[in-house]
Amino acid sequence: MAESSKPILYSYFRSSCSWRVRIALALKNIDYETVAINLTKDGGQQFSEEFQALNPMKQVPALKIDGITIGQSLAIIEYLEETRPTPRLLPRDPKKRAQVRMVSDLIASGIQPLQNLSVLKQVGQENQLTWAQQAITSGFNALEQILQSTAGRYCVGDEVSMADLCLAPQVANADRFKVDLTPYPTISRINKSLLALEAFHVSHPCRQPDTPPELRA
Ligand SMILES: N[C@@H](CCC(=O)N[C@@H](CS)C(=O)NCC(=O)O)C(=O)O
Repeated sequence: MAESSKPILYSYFRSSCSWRVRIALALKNIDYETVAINLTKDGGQQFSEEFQALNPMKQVPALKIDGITIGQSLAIIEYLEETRPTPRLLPRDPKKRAQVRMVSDLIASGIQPLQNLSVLKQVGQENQLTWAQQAITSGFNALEQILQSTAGRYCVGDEVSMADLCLAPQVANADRFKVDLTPYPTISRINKSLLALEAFHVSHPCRQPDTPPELRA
């Protein structure tokens, strides 16, 4: 098969939304190429004309696959789920499926956008840390309570799901913003189990083609 028929992921090593998609690609064993979009270099490569043509939202990730380009990590994950259903990331049971989407949306709509780079720029350097910590703790307070009733080994029951693809990257952001995780034993326990999985390990920000040498592990 020609090299160019491989999916292309536009990604930034540290982007939590890109990491969600990298985990899905790893779990589903989909071979892909990475094109690094450095969100801070040259004023942010997401603002280049070339990238804006791919994703007018000027955000990573974007995935070129099967002749289309998809932005929005959850839309990408759902497309992968529908076209490459093994292993399953959305449970068959409608109630569990709703819980997976609830947790995913809580993180993807209720936490991450509030601490995204473009928002932090607006908030200003000296208030960034407090702002991000507040956004994350307020979301995690709700998430911890929800997970106490939905979780088994992972966010919803004992199978890895789209919710877990959102959780681990968000916990990494929490670490980066020095959020105290002591009040969140369920979140911490699930995160630990997730990081032990191969797909989460290989797709980790420390191990990407664009990870700077000093941050590699
Ligand atoms: N809802 C989008 C959010 C994407 C997003 O916020 N991406 C961040 C990195 S995690 C980004 O590209 N930020 C660039 C910026 O803020 O300028 C998704 O799930 O894909």
